[in-house]
Amino acid sequence: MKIAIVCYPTFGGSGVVATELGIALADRGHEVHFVTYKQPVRLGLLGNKIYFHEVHVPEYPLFKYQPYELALSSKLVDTVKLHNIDLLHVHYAIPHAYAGYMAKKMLEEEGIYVPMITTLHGTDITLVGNHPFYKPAVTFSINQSDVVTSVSENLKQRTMEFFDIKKEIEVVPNFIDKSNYSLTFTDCQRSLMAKDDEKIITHISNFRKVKRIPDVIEIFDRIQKEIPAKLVMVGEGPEKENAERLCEEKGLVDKVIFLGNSNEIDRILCFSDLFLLPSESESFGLAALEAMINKVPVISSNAGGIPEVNEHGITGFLSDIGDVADMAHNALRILKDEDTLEQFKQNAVASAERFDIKKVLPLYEALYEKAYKAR
Ligand code: GMT
Repeated sequence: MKIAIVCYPTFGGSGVVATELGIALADRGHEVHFVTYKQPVRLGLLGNKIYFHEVHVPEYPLFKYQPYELALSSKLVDTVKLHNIDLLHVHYAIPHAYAGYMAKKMLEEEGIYVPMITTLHGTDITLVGNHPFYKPAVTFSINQSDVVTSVSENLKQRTMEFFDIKKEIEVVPNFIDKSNYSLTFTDCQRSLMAKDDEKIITHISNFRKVKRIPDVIEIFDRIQKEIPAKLVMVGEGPEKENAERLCEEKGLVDKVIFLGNSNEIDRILCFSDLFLLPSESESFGLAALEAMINKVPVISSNAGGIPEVNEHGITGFLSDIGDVADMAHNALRILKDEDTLEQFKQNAVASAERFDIKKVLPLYEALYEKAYKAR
């Protein structure tokens, strides 16, 4: 099939999932066209069967806000016509499903029917889309999609609660391509980060409020009071400065390393002993899954879809949101004993196999077929 994928090209989970999906679809022989404002960060070299079409929004001084949806829907119309696209797969409802719907309607005027799959990722439903300001547009574009998928059962339930949804929502979980992860690095640079006797705790996110960064630091503070440890913080975002300040106040500057954004998180996870994800809200928790495939147990909150990924007492532990004492206690249960740590590491990687791309990709392909046949 010829598939146009619309996504955010940044470090956010939805963009990562959309990019990895496109790459995997191309490997399976589909032709994939990414349509977005910048080449997605994980896309790397464009290769056989993968194309990127940049949405350019001309700056016009008359407009206070430049109309991205308009530019995107026009670009979609052009791309569909020029490359004979069979279907649109839009990731993140706002504004992609809305722009996709407009493109569909414009194409229909010319006798071209292209089905649209919308994948809901979380914040488009739980934080942004739920705002009364966006709600009618989000409800409309979900209901107008030919197929709607959500990345977890929890997100499906929340979407049904928050919006007046008339469409069936199919749960297609996020996935991981094990073949992309080299689990044995010959150059795993643990010694650059920590001394031999120190445990390495890692957190990866976009440092937004919803990630509860102060909890990450508080949990680590409690851990390092009991055992030698370092904290590696990966990512960029609005809460990063506060986090650095908090580390200074707590006297942790020498023990916390801020690495910024990284395209090679497996090179960081390869030396990590534990991953922290105490989020306020999380539709899935792709970062936890990426940790698990790299043999890193997870200490997390029980928010949203995280319990569908992190198995309590098996791949790590779940605690109530904000219960940093319990999270620190659980972290120490894993870290204090080498045999326990090794068992959790093995469990983490085994459990991550549930989300292997080989199992998940056919689910998307079946939905594409269904939507294409019904057009
Ligand atoms: O979590 C973020 O801050 C980024 C956000 C996004 O929209 O890219 O991630 C959401 O989608 C990911 C991929 O499906 C999920 O793994 C994340 O759990 C979800 N984030 C939230 O629900 C807060």
